Amino acid sequence: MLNLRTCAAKLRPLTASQTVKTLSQHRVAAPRTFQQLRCYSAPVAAEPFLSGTSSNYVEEMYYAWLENPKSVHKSWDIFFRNANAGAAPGTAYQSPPPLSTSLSTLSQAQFLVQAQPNVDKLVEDHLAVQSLIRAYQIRGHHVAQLDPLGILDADLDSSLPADIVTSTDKLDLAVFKERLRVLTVGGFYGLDESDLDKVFHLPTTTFIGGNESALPLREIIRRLEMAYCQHIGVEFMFINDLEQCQWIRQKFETPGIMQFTNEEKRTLLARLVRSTRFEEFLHRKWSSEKRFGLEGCEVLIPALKTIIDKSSEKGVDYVIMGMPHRGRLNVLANVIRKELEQIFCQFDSKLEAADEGSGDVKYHLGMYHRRINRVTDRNITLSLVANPSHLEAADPVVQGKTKAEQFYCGDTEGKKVMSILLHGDAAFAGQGIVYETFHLSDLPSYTTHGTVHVVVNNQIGFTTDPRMARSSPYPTDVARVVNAPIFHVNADDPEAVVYVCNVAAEWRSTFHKDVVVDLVCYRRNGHNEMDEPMFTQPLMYKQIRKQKPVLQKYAELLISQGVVNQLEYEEEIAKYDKICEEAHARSKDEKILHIKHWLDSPWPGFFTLDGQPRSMTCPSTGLNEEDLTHIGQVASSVPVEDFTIHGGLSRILKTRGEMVKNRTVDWALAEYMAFGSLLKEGIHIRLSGQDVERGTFSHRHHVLHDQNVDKRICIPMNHLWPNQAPYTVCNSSLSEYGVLGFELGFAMASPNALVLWEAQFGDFHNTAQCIIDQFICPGQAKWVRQNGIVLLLPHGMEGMGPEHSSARPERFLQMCNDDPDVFPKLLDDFDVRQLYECNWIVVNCSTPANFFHVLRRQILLPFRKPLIIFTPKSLLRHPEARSSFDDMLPGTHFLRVIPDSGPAAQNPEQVKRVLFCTGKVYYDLTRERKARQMEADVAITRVEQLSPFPFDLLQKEAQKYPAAELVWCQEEHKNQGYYDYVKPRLRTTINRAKPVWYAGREPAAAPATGNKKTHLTELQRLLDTAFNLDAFKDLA
Ligand SMILES: Cc1ncc(C[n+]2csc(CCOP(=O)(O)OP(=O)(O)O)c2C)c(N)n1
Ligand SMILES: [Mg+2]
Repeated sequence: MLNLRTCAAKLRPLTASQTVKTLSQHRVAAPRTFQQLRCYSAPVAAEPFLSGTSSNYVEEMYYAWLENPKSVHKSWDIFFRNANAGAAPGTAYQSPPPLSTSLSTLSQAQFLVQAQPNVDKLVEDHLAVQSLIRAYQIRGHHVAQLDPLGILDADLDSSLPADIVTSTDKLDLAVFKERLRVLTVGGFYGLDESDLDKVFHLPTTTFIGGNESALPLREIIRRLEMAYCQHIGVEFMFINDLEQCQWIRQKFETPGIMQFTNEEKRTLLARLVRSTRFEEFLHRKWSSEKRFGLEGCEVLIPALKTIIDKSSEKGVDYVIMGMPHRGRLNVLANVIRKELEQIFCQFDSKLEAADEGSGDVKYHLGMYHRRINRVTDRNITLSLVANPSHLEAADPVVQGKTKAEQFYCGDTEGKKVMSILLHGDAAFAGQGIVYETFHLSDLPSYTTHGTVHVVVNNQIGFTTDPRMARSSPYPTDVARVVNAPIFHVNADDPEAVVYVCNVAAEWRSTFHKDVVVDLVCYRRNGHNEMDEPMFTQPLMYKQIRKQKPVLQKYAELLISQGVVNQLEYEEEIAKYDKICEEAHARSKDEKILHIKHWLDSPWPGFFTLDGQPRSMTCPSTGLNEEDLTHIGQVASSVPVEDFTIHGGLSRILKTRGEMVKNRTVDWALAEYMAFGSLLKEGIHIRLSGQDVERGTFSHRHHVLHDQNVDKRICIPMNHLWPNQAPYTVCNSSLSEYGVLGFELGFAMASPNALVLWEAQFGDFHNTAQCIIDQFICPGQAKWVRQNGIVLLLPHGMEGMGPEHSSARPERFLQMCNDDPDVFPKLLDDFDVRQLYECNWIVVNCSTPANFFHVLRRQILLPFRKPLIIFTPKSLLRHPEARSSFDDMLPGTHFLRVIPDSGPAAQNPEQVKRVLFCTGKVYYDLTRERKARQMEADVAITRVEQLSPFPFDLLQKEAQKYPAAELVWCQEEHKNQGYYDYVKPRLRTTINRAKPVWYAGREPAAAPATGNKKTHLTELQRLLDTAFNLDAFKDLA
């Protein structure tokens, strides 16, 4: 083993520094071409009878013998045994055994017995070589020279895999010797130096042979080192699919596969020029501005362009991208091709904004651009999704948007539309949303049929060393869970980068699965251009200061190869600098900042040309009786033949049918009516979340399962009308952050779809808080982008304990943008205008009909706003929580407030108290009022739309009961629920003429008690307060 390793050191290919003097960094690429060799072992070659065509014959015999020694004549068998056992040249040949049994037969038999140990050795050696090949395929990337600085280990591990024969400068001498001693004693492969020139048959699981099926060990090792231990580290052997593994091996092992034409090299150089000079230009003009520059990973631009070119060549015409701060401006300029003046003018702080938007354009706003791909001459649309600071949060959003774009163009296999996600190394390893997004990648209703992930692995996160930031060897290990191949590549080797990017794009178009390109690079400056990196990374930055920029290195290489000359190179630079200068001059003419030019998802036709809604009215959301009946009938039937449903479900459908006959709906049926009617109007509906198909509370049953046939399902909603829009209902993975982000992205693509995400219980939305806080609540304000996503959040104090009670209405209400202290002007269409101005709509419906209307209104509005609905649990089956068809007919609409309609409303002057409430508590209050016979004394007003606050209607309500005390009643604890939101607004509504009292649970840390009895006691106490007309006397 020792000998073999020493030899392997001699075997290492010439380094580029030996061939190209100008590339003088530590570990540099070897030449990538191979001589096609036809070799067999030296002793064999020395036999006198081997000449001319006979050698071909012998070679064939030899390979046949390697496969199966019995398949050749005994004489050949003996010859090859002898040769492989090390017989001296000319002595391996034994004449064929004579036919008769004689002395010579005896000696032959003796020889065979003697030769037996050599057969064992031969087999062992072949197995050893196979193991060696496999070791390189599995662990070669640990040895690959990935760090351009030559000082760090990309896998955070300085040790070498024990089963790879390689020489390296990774280890110091003492460690190296000790390691070899251990290996030699263990006799790892049982091979030694004398085996190096023996020819070994190659297994079918390697392509290093090219056209050869056998190679000398020396050449095998050399080729394995070339394929796996240079500037590319390929991680793929965990993939459970042989065809995919073979595909990758072929791409990296085939000798001479990594060839570039001079034209390709020049294109690569030109792209590097743009990438590098763009950052330099920004630095020259705005030296004190943060820009999160790309220096140290300039190769990202050619990398992305390669992926896009190759994908375009394979038929993709729409690429949706998501990326963080690093290099974003460069990507906008040189990949998306945003006009440079539009970028440069963002640096002008004096520009006035033309429209809303927080103006944080430079690193957060999105972009949409359609152009011709120059390489393929095909149209391509590129969209960069706006993103918040929250790293990786845009990942699922990009995927959702991609899925939607695929859906709308009928691209069921991802052949036309694809996504590219960019990541930082620290964020990719650290953020759980990356994992959640990966888990969506292969689910039927969420797959985008393969994403190309590109990691800008600058081996640092802000000031944190990766050794303190992750426990996995690479930042990319998360991708292994979905069997995505991972291509690590030294970013200072542009050709290697372009090669892996081509392979990644081909992988995606071949297998339609995710793939990762890990650009191992460095960050030339601090985290931003103002930061001092030497405070925290002194040694790394000493090395970085010495590091020649990749453009310079590559230019020198191409000049030395005669691909370009110095003058051409300088002209390329001058040409791009001029483009920048001219754009900069033009950018000074820009007087106004148009943030709407930075939309990632325009909705052509939905708004006027000025981007305004086409009207400020909302038509009636009612529906004609026939449609209600028809939808109801389909909802209570099984619209396909020979389909056996569960007996319990038959009963549920039967009850539904009876409701339809009685012209009533419960919650589930109201939802059916809303969805079914919108489908008729061509609105696509997508309902996604955990267990939404049946419904957590077993009330929905949108997917029927044949009890006798596995996977046979029926979705009656898709059997409603001849030309209806499709209905998608999908149980999701158990993720809130990922799935809500995904649906938000889906809703982004088109205004003509109702996209709903349902939380299993409302409180689970907080694991998706980032999507709510960063996208849904402020999305329009930050990025001028509207979104009509609907959140269904089961909520209600049902005595189920603290974990399943509260969807945290207080949080949503706290983030509403309506002013609690200002009574708004009541103009025409106040209700619609108010909706237009709000950041989101928050409702808690108390009747199925109102739920039906609010869902329909969401689509019939002339603009889009997120809609948060607190949905009930016990009301799903509450006998009183039913609505008549009459409340859903044409002319009816969503009731923002439901006034009292009983005795109190008939004699409002007599009313002593108005209880304002929302949601399910209404039913507790009416029951209690009835029990206490206080219907004439106490009015109960339901606030169905909490935000925007129905100032106009509540003003009327308050005025209607002039003598009444006003009380807000809620079942939630006082520091939770709606009280803090409603109280100041109600006070504003009545011009602070009266107090607004509180009847409800006391403040608490948890949303609810875990004790059923305490729950009931608390409920009774709040009802007592609500109906005790003296309750607030002493406080007045
Ligand atoms: C969720 C989240 N947490 C923290 C931050 C603050 N932050 C901004 S950049 C950064 C380091 C990112 O490192 P990496 O992902 O390696 O990207 P790089 O800046 O090195 O390109 C951090 C921690 C953030 N933006 N988002
Ligand atoms: Mg980093």
